[in-house]
Amino acid sequence: MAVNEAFLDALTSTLPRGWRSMSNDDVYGQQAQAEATDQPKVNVLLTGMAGVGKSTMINGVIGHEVAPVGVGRPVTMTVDEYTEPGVPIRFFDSRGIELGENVDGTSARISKIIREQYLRDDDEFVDVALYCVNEGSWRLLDFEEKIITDLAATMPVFLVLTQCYSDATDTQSVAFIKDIGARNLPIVGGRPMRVLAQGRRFGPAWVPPSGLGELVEAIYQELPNAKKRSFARGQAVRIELKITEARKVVAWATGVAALIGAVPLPILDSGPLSTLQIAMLARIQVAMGLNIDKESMARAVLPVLATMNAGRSLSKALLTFIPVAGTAINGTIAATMTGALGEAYIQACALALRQVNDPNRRLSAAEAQSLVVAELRARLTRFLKS
Ligand SMILES: Nc1nc2c(ncn2[C@@H]2O[C@H](COP(=O)(O)OP(=O)(O)O)[C@@H](O)[C@H]2O)c(=O)[nH]1
Ligand SMILES: [Mg+2]
Repeated sequence: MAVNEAFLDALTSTLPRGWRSMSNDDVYGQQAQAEATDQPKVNVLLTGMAGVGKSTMINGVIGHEVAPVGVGRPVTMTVDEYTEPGVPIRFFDSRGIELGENVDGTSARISKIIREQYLRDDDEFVDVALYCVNEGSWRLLDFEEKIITDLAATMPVFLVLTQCYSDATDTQSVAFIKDIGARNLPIVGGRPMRVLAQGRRFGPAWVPPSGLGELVEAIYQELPNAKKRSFARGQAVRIELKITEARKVVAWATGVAALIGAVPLPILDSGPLSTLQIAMLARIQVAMGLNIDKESMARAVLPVLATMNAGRSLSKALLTFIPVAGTAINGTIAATMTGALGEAYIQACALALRQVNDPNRRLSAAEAQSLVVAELRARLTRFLKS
């Protein structure tokens, strides 16, 4: 019996060209590559006076140092671009806003520099701007208000209070935020967001970082759907956003798997269902912002997939709790199995990412990769035995 036409059509429309004659690891490698390069970049502008903490915030969002911190006072209006290989977020840092400067046209000037120097493509624009103010200055100057209003005419603007060392109930902070609220600024959410991008020690007391996750979440919500996945993958603060995006990939794959007709089990040993699952794993890897090379997958995981889809273990693993007629796999089983595989991979990636971000562990990329592969293999083996 042939595999359902609808299933094959849906599969072919997203797979690399020529997938039928490719090895499994090549499908994995090419799908991951295509997924990573096809995603649009997210453009984030940070502006505000020198020393407020723009560079510290960029580094906090990315999860390592890309922007130099605490460089000297700038004298001319410049915009620096910060990017990191494999991270689909571009940060534009407009240094050079000076106290007392004539700010008429400042926002237009920043936008013009970014457009002419970095975003030459007509379709490209700045997705969000973060106007940063050091909370401890306890004031938002009139010229800053003017820049915020000008920027808000062309892009969503967040007002970010940086270096927030006190908690949100601090009376000075409450009064400051109330004062800002009374100005009815055209900012996202109508109120500023308080952030401490990096923790700090005050004598014996340690003030941990705070607010960056909320800011990242709010930026994500503000982005068009096409850019949400790029942002989720590029940021290192909220693993939950990566999981949300990766689960959309699993939903796609289970939807395709469900189209499969009734197929005798042995046909699926290394057939199109495996290919779909491999493509799904490749896309999940990208959504999670990890780099798992095809050789490691080919060595440790892909062979397990064949077993998983093959008759014997399938009947043990699934047929026991999904009633099915005879020895054929149907759409429901294919979808269930694909969904379980996808979720196992997401959890394996999330486990590794938490250890990458954990200051006490700081797993390297190579260690993260080994952990993901080992964890996925262990989860699949457990699944097959269940
Ligand atoms: N601990 C801590 N220090 C910060 C933070 N943000 C800024 N700073 C301090 O302020 C200085 C200037 O920060 P930087 O990010 O370079 O500001 P920028 O000029 O706006 O890019 C840094 O050297 C830090 O000492 C923060 O979130 N936590
Ligand atoms: Mg800086």
